[in-house]
Amino acid sequence: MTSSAPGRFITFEGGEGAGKSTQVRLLAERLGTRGIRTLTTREPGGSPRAEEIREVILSGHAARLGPLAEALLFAAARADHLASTIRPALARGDWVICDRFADSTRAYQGVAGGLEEGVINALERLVVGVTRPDLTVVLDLPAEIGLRRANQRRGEAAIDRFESEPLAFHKALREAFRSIAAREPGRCVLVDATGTPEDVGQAVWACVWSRLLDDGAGRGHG
Ligand code: T5A
Repeated sequence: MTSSAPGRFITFEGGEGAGKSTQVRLLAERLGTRGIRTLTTREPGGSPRAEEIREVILSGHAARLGPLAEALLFAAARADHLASTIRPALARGDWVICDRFADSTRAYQGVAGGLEEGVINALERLVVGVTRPDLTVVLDLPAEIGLRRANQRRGEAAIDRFESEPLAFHKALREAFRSIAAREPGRCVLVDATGTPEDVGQAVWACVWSRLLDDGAGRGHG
């Protein structure tokens, strides 16, 4: 792919321990072998100032302020991340793969956290604007399995703000992500995340290929 070709914006979404970071890495490696320059990033975070906001949120300090203030902090982090990292990369023609984005606010603060949909919509219009993902991969698996994986990965480290929510919260999250995927089939694809990392990676690649790379003659692009 040449640097003048348009960058593509791919996001990964899903509950705790769904395998997003693993799949971001596998997809970036795969795109790299096709010569596609790829930037991997994450939310909350992805720019120096947004990483500072990440600390405030995930430490649990902001939880006392309530769901609206938490959503505003995610939005502030996202605004800086978009301005400093995502939009410049897309403008250079790079592909951007982001571990969580606006759908996480919709699921965590909106559906599971109880913040009104109108507020979430307004924040999304204001902060994301036209920088909508070209493709969102929603990794789907039962909350119990995701939490078990997240626990194993964390080891002795402290549990974070959202992992410590009750199981019902995580079950609601799964349903929220499933319903986002069902509502926006043009942008989202739901991928079964219960298989091995390689199996899931293969399913993700099939989606990326068919949605963003296939030129219709089986040659692909890049
Ligand atoms: N949040 C975020 C909001 O509330 N609102 C928002 O707007 C945004 C953007 C971020 C937190 O912030 C919240 C959501 C989150 O609670 P985080 O630390 O970035 O916190 O946490 P997560 O995004 O949830 O990331 P995790 O690391 O918990 O999960 P991942 O990235 O989904 O999973 P991954 O790849 O790290 O894998 C977890 C473990 O499972 C293994 C891995 O090796 C690892 O040990 N694994 C598998 N095992 C078996 N089979 C597979 N297929 C596996 N894939 C990975």
